[in-house]
Amino acid sequence: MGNRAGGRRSGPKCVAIVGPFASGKSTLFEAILARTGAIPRQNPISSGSTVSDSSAEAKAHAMSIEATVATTEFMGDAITLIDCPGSIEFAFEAEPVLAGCDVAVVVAEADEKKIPALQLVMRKLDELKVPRILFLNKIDKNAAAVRDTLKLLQPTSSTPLLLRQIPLRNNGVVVGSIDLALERAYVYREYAESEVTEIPSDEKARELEARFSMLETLADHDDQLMEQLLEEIEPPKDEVFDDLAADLREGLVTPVLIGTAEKGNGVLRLLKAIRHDAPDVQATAARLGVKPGSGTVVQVLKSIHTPHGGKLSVSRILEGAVTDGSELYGPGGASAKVSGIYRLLGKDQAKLASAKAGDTVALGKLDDIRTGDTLTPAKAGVKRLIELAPPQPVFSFALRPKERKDEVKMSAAIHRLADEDPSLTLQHNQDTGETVLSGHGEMHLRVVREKLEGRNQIPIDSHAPAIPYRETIKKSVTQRGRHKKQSGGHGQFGDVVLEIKPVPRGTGFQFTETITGGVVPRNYIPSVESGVRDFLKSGPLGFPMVDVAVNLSDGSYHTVDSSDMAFQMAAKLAMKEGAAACAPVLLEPIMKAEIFTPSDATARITALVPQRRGQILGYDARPDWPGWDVVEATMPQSEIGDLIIELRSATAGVASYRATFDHMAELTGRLADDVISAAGKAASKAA
Ligand SMILES: Nc1nc2c(ncn2[C@@H]2O[C@H](COP(=O)(O)OP(=O)(O)OP(=O)(O)O)[C@@H](O)[C@H]2O)c(=O)[nH]1
Ligand SMILES: [Mg+2]
Repeated sequence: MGNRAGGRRSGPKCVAIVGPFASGKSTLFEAILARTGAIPRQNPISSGSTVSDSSAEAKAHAMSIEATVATTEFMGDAITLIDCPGSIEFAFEAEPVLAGCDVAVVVAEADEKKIPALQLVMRKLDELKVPRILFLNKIDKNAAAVRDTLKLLQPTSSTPLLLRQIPLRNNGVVVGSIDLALERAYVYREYAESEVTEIPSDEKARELEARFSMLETLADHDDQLMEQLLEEIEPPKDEVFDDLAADLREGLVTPVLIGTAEKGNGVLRLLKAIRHDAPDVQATAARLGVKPGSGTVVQVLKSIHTPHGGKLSVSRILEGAVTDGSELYGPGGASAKVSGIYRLLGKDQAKLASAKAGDTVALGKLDDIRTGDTLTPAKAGVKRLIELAPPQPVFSFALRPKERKDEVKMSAAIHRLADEDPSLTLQHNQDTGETVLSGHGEMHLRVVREKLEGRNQIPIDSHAPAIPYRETIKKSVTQRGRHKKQSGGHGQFGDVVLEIKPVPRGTGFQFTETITGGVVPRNYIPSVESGVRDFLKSGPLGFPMVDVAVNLSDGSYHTVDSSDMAFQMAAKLAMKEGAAACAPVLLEPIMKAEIFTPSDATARITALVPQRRGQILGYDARPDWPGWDVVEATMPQSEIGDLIIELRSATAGVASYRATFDHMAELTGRLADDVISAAGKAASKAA
């Protein structure tokens, strides 16, 4: 003991505050800033006048929608806090932040409904190998024994939840905490440092029991401590502290601290744990694969387009130093000159001349650098330390500015928003001619729209993206098409016989000819084919036609009046009359989806699928996801568009899905009539 990676480490720290929605992350963030003197007092979140995400959009929805960065100082060291949103729709915001931070503080509460959301957070930390401290918040409301709460939360964690403090109660009300490592009691005071007292005698037995259980967990990774426990020797406090620090850094345990962020209680113990026990920047750089002595390495955690000061790249200096004006290179040869280095406190910036390893600062005007990029001063060999891969979008809308003059402005604004939020995708759909924005939920996109209309002053029209319907035929017909015009001198003449027939689904279009005796001269056959193809762009129902075979079997020509144009016209005429007589039918795209849900909602999800004309293919336990299922289903694309809203509301916000195009299927009856008449109206409006 004592000789492990141990020892307590100071130096600048970068801390991500994460956790389920509304668990009190922003409240804790404010409480820490107030306690460390970065802000004069702790403002309640509901006041809206906080350092944490207080954008108009966040206020309107009473939730954080983006990560907020603030650097404060604690016991002479800089500590940067990054308050991340809890909603799954904004979860991707945390990913680049987590990659570059030393430790995550997971703010949780004793609420069964938020267990799956907590599980998602914990899995992400496991994936990125980020050490974590769990802050059990709202302890003022927690009537249950903390031990029972830990039993509830433990399944979300791959490492043991190691209780470091227990609540101190008076008549059932939590009035403070007992620190199990220090063996001291703290009586909470509102918005102030707790008062240290002796452990009350009637709490001593409870304290000893909890302390023993903490030591037992530590002994799992410390043989000497194990022996001491077996021989009932009291381990030295310093060695216990060393173990606590080493176990956190090595990711062997998840220490649990308790508190009431709203009243600033439990904040100081948390800060001390961060200062002493969290890994330092060297350890974090090593975790990310940075070789010691490799020169300056910078990781970009977040990009902000400020209204006046241009772009800011919130960055962690993992190794070396950055000075204002220096040139940095990103992956793929992107380069940029640092124009301004700032320490952030929410929206406030303080200018610095340089930043050193461990610091988290905003670098100005790195216009070609993106969130998640790794930067170095050497042009060659910049390697990304992390690959950001946003999950597949689950919600989309098509948008355009209400006024044409705003088109350029809108595209620039969306470009900035997508630069700030890499989980947003923008696509121009060739097929439907729409600009489609996709993201991670209805709220995610609603906020984008609000940002466009609010801060960018661009009124937007948005609607569900058009579904790429097709049509085909069910019967065969042989149809003649004759195009003949005699107007003045030169006439026009083309005459064809087309055999039109359906072919199996997915075949597309086939054109053949069985012309004998040159009744249609060779050089006009391609004209016939192009006439047919032109017609197929919009069949009798008004949609592109697929799975149709056309054979040119007969026809006639005129030596003077026949032309390329005339044969195209004749082919179109034949198709127009023929296709309508072939029993045309609408085809709709069907998607195959995997829906991921906590198991207790599986029944609700499987009931929901047929209501959306879907078909369950099967469901099973989600591999490697204890407590989750995956439901496989097919569903029409038109029904899957807003499926996520129902999925989320059935699962306290955590279900998700992944879908790919599967096949086209016939759509008949009223639904088909509605689609056809809507398309007809749209077409006549456009004409
Ligand atoms: N009782 C009690 N309520 C708290 C405590 N901390 C926060 N809250 C309340 O919990 C609610 C959510 O607080 P926030 O700090 O906005 O939570 P958040 O985790 O930042 O929420 P998102 O960022 O939207 O996920 C607010 O109404 C807070 O007043 C606490 O210690 N005790
Ligand atoms: Mg928040």
